[in-house]
Amino acid sequence: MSHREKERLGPALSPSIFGRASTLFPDRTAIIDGGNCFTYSELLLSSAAIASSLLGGQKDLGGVPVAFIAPPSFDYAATQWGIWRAGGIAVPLPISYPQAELEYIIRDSSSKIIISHASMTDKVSQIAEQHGIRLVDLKDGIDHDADLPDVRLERPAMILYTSGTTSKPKGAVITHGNIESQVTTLVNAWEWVQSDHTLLVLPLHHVHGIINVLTCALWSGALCEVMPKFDAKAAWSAIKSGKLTIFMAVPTIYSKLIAEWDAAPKEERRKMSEGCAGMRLMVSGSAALPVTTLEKWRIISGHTLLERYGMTEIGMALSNPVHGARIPGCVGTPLPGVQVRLADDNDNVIITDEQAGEIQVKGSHVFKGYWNKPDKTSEAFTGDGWFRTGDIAVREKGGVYRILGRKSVDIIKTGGYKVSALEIEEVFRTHPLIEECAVVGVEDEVWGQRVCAAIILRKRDESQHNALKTGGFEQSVKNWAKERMAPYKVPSSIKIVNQLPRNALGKVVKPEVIKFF
Ligand code: MLC
Ligand code: AMP
Repeated sequence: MSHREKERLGPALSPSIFGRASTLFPDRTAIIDGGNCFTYSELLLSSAAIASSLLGGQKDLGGVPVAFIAPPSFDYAATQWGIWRAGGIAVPLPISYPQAELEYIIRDSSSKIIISHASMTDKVSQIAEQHGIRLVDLKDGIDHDADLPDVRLERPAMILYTSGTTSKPKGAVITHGNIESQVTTLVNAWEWVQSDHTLLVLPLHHVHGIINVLTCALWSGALCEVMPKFDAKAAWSAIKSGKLTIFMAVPTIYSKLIAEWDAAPKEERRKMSEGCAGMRLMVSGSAALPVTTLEKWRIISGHTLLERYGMTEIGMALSNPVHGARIPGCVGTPLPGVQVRLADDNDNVIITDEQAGEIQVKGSHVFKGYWNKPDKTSEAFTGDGWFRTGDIAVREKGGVYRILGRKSVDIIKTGGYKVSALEIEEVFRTHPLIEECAVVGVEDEVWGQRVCAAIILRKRDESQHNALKTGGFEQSVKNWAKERMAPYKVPSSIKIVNQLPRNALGKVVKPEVIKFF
């Protein structure tokens, strides 16, 4: 690297990910995207240019939220780093969302700038125009040169949107210090090294893809090969190359890889399995890993998946070991530096094994709070500062945790995505023909849970009802919903019912609704 280039990379900033990359491994390949290799120097140069352009003469963005939309790619990473290096807060927008949901995130986060990948500009240009937000298109060429600010660890780095039980998604504010804690813990626990080569198959608006895969890889000087979207065939073809050393995914992805393997001819299966031989670690998380999936994957790949447990607000908290016994159905023990306890409904600590309680977490990796929602933030923590996860678990012999489920039936996990039943119901109630509805998560081998909706139609004449019931009503409601919510929130089954099961207080009994499906 020339002296001139080194100068243009800007100062070695905290958070130390930039400092590490510029000093430790500038010439190594950081990202493979669409067959093209990009070095750490290129990532530093591009991110410095984006930062300069965002600053536009200012010294520091000073914590301005900057929304950005880009498929998993080199451009995504450069943009994220660019926002960080300019002193902004990165707000990654989900690429699969329809305009209504993108607008909610952009407005709720009070983003002042939107950066869009050329392929995504259509999705956000109208929103930017309508709300007078500056729109930066990555294809417009960004080549300014500016002094970049020193961004301290306590400053917010990201706002990640996550569904809640009672309202619209909330923005979890994650600081640079949180990221550093989360990443260094995982890099040590899972033994990331420069020679690692991972395949990113996850979306980049959630902690799993952003922290566990992309940022851990870039922190370590490793190689991150990105896929714009998960595709079982393409993922197997990367695995078959035999170059991958570490792989992380949600259980649904392992199910889909298993289905692809099952469907392949014998000789092809052998090549697929052989491709797994060079892997040193395969991890599953974001939802419960069915033991059947773990066992089938062991037969296919020779690997016992390492299952771990985490959450947007806390990063990763519990993990099975890299070396030593991994217990099927369990999520392991607290990661170093992470305090975990089980508590009863009154926040009393449970000390006995085998007694169920809520997982509560404390530590430097725990988020700062919900963006602009001080009430929600204080509800989420106990009086003595433990974060309430809402997940119920037991501690078994040896201190190993087993997740039993969630406190609220209204939180659904589908394909590793968290979805709020109440949020979907609220949208459905705005449909002109829907009087009432109840959304539930129905157990499913591939998806973990499937989103299903029971609806009562508005009173109309009988013939109109019959026509609706027979005439593709379900598909028309799904199409209507797709324009208003993320694809994975759209119920996969919709049933028209005459009434919903309610208790004495008039509240819908969700376990009874599940029986409709
Ligand atoms: C899609 N489909 C679904 C569905 N999603 N059906 C039921 N339930 C769902 N959730 C249907 C589509 O309608 C379509 O049907 C078909 O499946 C293929 O759609 P797709 O969009 O192409 O699906 P696919 O890309 O295969 O998506 C599956 C997936 C994706 C597993 C790749 O869901 C995914 O990327 N999940 C990861 C989410 C994640 O990163 N979570 C981490 C959160 S962080 P048709 O009929 O049209 O063909 C977190 C903390 C932690 O949880 O601990 O990590
Ligand atoms: P999110 O809010 O999208 O970050 O999802 C976090 C939630 O995913 C947790 O609160 C758990 O309910 C769930 N989760 C994550 N990992 C696991 C796991 N290994 N087993 C069961 N549930 C998990």
